[in-house]
Amino acid sequence: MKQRIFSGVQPSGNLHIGNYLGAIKNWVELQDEYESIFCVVDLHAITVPQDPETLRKKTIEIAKIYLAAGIDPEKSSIFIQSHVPEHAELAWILNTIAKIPELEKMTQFKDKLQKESRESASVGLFDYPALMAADILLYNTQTVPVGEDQIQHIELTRTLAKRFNHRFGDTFIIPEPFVRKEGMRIMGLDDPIKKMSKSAKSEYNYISLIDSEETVRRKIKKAVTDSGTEIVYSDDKPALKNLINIYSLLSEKSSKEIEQMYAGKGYADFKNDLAEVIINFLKPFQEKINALSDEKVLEILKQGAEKVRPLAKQKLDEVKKKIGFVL
Ligand code: AQP
Repeated sequence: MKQRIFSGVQPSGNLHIGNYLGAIKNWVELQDEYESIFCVVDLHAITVPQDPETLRKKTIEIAKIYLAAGIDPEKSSIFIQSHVPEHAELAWILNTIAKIPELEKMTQFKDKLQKESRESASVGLFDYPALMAADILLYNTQTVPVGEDQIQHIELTRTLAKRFNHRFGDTFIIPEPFVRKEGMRIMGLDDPIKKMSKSAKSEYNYISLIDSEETVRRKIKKAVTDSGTEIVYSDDKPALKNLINIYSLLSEKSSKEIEQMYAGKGYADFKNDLAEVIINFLKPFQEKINALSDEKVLEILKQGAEKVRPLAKQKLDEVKKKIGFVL
């Protein structure tokens, strides 16, 4: 029996190379080894305000990105979170066992509060980790491949699963995070101390997977660098380290090789080449995205939901019975 993995991405903006390198690239590699379920988490996306038309467009676009990256719907289930209502139902039940201080501690919530005021933040944003726990626990997921920023949420998922099992008897499998060291945290191009983020205020924070060649060149040219002129991979130079990481992950060259290639050269040469490496990666990717029709993708997503829904229903019924609901 193959172990099961579950993961997802929010259709909350333009997917960036951090989402690809930290998450989607790993999913593609894992789908042969694991029974894989990948979701477009639209219920998560609405925890911050979304324009309805853009949300619809981005939901389909994210699914196209999954497919263009190499997720194979014959091997993996791909679906939209809101097409399986059991996610929201289980999240509500988990809300009743999660504790307010546990959610208040979440770094992502605290980071997002810095982007908008506490007064305007939604209860849904606060509750995001309970919904994420429901996503994972509904499918008896053993492994959750994510970027480093999500580890704290998976720890909370484990805590909630253990608490539920303790109160009501064995119900949930306790999932493990799966984080690859490479790509686990791609930093913002305009601020290498914070992770690259699709909801960043400035588009100069990220390279989107649908950026044009001209946009990539402009963004890389503007990316912040550290003092000095040498191309060295060092913790003292976080901006350069991040750019070298991106170069390395997209070109399969090690950071040492990259240092050697640019010995005696300056930032301009390095940045010009980095832009070309990114463009060479994005071009075939974007061609595949453009070749997929919305109708075809929606059909794949609906089939995916049909395939996973019985699993979700079975688990939710088990939970309902355990807590005393009349079925
Ligand atoms: N900068 C990053 N480096 C590596 N991995 C990353 N991930 C996100 N940012 C980076 C991983 O991408 C997956 C999907 O993320 P998400 O869309 O569910 O939400 P997020 O983690 O909150 O990503 P963003 O880009 O920062 O989105 P917004 O700004 O909308 O919140 C996850 O596995 C994540 O670890």
